[in-house]
Amino acid sequence: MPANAKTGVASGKRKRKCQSVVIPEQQQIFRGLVFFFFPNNDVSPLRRLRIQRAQDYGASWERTWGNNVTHVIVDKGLTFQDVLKHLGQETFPASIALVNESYPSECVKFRSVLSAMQSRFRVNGMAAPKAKETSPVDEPSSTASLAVKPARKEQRHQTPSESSGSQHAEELPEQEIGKSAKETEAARETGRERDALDDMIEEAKAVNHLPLEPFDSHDEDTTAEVSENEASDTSESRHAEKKRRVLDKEDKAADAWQQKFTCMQKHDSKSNADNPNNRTIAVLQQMLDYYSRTDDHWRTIAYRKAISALRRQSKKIATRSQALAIPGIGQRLADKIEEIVFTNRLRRLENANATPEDHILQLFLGVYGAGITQASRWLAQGYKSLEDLRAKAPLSQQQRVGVDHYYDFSQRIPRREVEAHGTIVRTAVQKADPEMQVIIGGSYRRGASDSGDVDLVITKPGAKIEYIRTMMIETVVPGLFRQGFLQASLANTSLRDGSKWHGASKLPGGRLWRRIDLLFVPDAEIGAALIYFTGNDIFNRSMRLLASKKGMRLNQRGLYTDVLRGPQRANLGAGRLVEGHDERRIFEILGVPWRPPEHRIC
Ligand code: DCT
Ligand code: MG
Repeated sequence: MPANAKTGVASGKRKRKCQSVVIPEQQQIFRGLVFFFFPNNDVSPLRRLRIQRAQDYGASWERTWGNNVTHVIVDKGLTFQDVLKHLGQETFPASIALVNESYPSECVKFRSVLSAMQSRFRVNGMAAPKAKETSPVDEPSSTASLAVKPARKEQRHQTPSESSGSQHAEELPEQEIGKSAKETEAARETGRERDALDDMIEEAKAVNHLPLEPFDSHDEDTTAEVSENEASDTSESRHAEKKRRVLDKEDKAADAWQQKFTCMQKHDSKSNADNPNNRTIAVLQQMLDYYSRTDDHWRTIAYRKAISALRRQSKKIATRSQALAIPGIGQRLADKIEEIVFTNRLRRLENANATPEDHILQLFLGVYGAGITQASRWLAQGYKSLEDLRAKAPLSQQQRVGVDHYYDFSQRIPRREVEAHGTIVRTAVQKADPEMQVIIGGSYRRGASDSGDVDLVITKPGAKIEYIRTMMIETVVPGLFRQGFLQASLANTSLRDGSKWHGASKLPGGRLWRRIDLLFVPDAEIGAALIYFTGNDIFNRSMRLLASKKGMRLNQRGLYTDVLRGPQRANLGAGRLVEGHDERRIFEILGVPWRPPEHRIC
């Protein structure tokens, strides 16, 4: 609860008023929504509190039943039949969300208008919704594909793989991608069951601005990913103090467990491409990128929410009032949506990028390894261009590479080129040891037609990490430097366990330097590593949330059980490894159907 609570006014003994709190407008997730409670009075102290909180968060409380109601919130003791009887209706209007009393507080918890279709919000006596039964308010967030990285790392054009796989016959991903295309079709035709992971994905999106939880700081990925130099700069560490909050949230989310219910959830590229609001989303996305680069926390959330809500619409949203009718879109954003549709642009975007400082800040934010702190520092020190940085600023080796190859690193890498980098590394790796394997992960494995970098997983059946690391660091990497493929080594000093190598590579005869990451994975951990390194980050977070709900723990090394947790989910014991090797088995143990990589675009 925010600290700035207004003093509640007690009015008489019988009916004390609940304290009203002032919630900043940006956080008023229910703005524009009209709630009808059932029973629709505030006689019960608990309901009174619920109504007050909903109003604090922007909802209006409608006293009489009418068309303007967007949500009906039903007390847990009452049934769907009670509601119909009271309203004198045979059926309940499809355009109104009908939810139980836990809905508003869960939305507040996740700072997002959650899908009313989640089974945990279902009113007693109400049948599970059928596949394809969707309405503007309860349509699942199937098509939402938010940018997973704050800056630079925009996801684009994710399409199922076109490659034949002949070149990489040994690669798991190629085979899976071919198979999964069929699976997608099958799912589309049959309308696959929405599963617990879908619910987790939705909740992970709601807290998407917060860092992926590093389960064990000593062995985990997110902290190890950045150099000391940049550690203070990343969005991960910027939000470190908020980590506690998200852990708490995830715990609560995990408690509020959900049953299965039927609906169609797609997380693939096609579903994203068909959206009639794509143009609006693209413009809003630019605003979102701008605000996340400048660390504007609340605006970032508001834009994410609006984009996510727009993606769920099957019709084009053109006017302010159409936009306002959508949960998750407040008045200001509704105005912007109208402006985008009518002018095909957003003045605010131009303004946001207008000041010279903004331009410079954005330029500096594009330097590999520089976050908002470093970029702002350069700005404050008076540097105005890359040329200034190059000539005058004291730069670390990594920053210098970032400045010198600024243009290169900002270019997307076509799928074919990602494959070519993979092939060169694979050839070198297998020259050193023919049994070693190279799997292309990241957005490539999710089927993207272009990628921000080349993510390679290096492993070998039966091998331990020490063997793989030694082979790579002592033999393969130096060899790849000698042959002129690797150009620079970046940010590898902080890798305490030495399981990752970051650098830059260039194809023979090529011009552009590309960012390349090598992840060294022992055979025992390959399944968990593939899940992690395939992403996307929302998907990873969802899987972890799911594991945590089941009393387990998932990280890039494996799925663990018997995890002891203290307050704030501190790990008291590492737990027992149940599966690390088999990617599919991890899904099985978590009790969710297999999701091929290109269905992990969340
Ligand atoms: N990852 C994650 N959480 C993060 C960052 C990354 O779980 N905060 C995982 C998921 C993807 C994988 O690591 C590789 O990361 P990137 O290369 O940064 O992302 P990508 O999905 O491959 O996208 P891009 O095309 O931009 O490289
Ligand atoms: Mg990548």
